[in-house]
Amino acid sequence: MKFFHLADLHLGKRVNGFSMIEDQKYILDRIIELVQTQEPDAVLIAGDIYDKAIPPVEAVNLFDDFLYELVRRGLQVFVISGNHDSAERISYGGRIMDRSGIHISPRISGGAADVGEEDGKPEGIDAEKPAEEESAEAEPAAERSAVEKSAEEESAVEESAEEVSVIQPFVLQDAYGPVNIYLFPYIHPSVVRAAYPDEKVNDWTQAMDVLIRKACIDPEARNIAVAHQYVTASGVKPDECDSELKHIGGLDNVEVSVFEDFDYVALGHLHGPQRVGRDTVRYAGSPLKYSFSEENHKKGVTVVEIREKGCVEISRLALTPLRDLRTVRGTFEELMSAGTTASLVQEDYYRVILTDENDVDQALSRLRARFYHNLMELRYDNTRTRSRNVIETEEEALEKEPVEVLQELYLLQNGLAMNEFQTELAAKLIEEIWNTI
Ligand SMILES: [Mn+2]
Repeated sequence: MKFFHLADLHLGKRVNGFSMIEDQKYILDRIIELVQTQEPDAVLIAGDIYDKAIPPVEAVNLFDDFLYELVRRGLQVFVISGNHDSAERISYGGRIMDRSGIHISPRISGGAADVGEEDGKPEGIDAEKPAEEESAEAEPAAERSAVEKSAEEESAVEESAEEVSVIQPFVLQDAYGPVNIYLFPYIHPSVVRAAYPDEKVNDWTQAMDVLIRKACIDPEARNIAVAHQYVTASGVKPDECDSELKHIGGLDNVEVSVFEDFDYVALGHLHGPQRVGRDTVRYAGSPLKYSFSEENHKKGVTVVEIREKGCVEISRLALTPLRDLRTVRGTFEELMSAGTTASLVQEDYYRVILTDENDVDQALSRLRARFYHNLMELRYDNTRTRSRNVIETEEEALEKEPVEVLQELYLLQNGLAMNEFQTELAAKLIEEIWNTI
């Protein structure tokens, strides 16, 4: 069985004020072309479908078109919500779409982050539902199929988004038998804690571990997980970039070992394609470059072929964007003539670094008018900017971890750095505050 693994589409995203919608439409069209030539059976989309919880209309339309193009070619599509998405909005209509081959991660019931006061329910009201939990567990996983659903389930279509306390697999069949696909929505430990008050959930690894254990995975079967978390192997820091949400001092990492019963783990969250610990646990990466720190990324589609148990083959298909993202550096004079001489593409998105010792009058508009129409960022690198303690722009501060900003403030006010204990305490408090939002 052949899968396309995608993640972090961030539809509707703006980069340095530039709308990416045209670039996103272009890249999704390229993916559809790859679907036509490569003929995968299914597509796994590992979260961050949209850039915001309430995405703009054109982003919703774009995703709608993309799903339609996949489904009309007979593909099964598996979608989970990421940290940028609203789990409820993503799972809207999920049970109805199930029949068309679009399978969406459910909400974990009892979650404080998902239920909240908006619903008028106190925290964790759905947590104690042993009856429901038992009946869900009593149902043999392998008998639930993406295509064959029981009559009871068919009639159980309600108005609200699906909410479960146990993740059930979707089952696809091929010559080797069933492949179980587990869709984990992006989870915060508070959600799992509320769903399972009796379980020990002190960190993100334990939260994911509880969800996986509750799913009672058969290690002898072929299993695929789709998840959107900050997964690390033995605490090693993965490749990160500026368009991802910053992590709170690594407190939110999920240790890769919790996924040991899965033959392939399709991850979303980090925007650079990479493996985590083993070849078969992977971030697909975003299909487009969303920051200048991704200039050298090779964006593409991860292709996963699963044959008999234990036989998984992975390859990458490159994606060429409508406009690339690149940095050019030199004096104003050099760059004004570079467009005509160098191998630069006029429509690309540029970051220009000027090395002139003096500010050039109206450099931005003159560069844009001359060649760099999509100039996103202009900065100087000269004696002045290198020596002066330049006050940070809001944008630069936003790129830092909150605890880093606090560390800098502390240093400025007290003339000495925060010690390890203080830093750890601050990181924990920030994490707690974020939990309650
Ligand atoms: Mn993302």
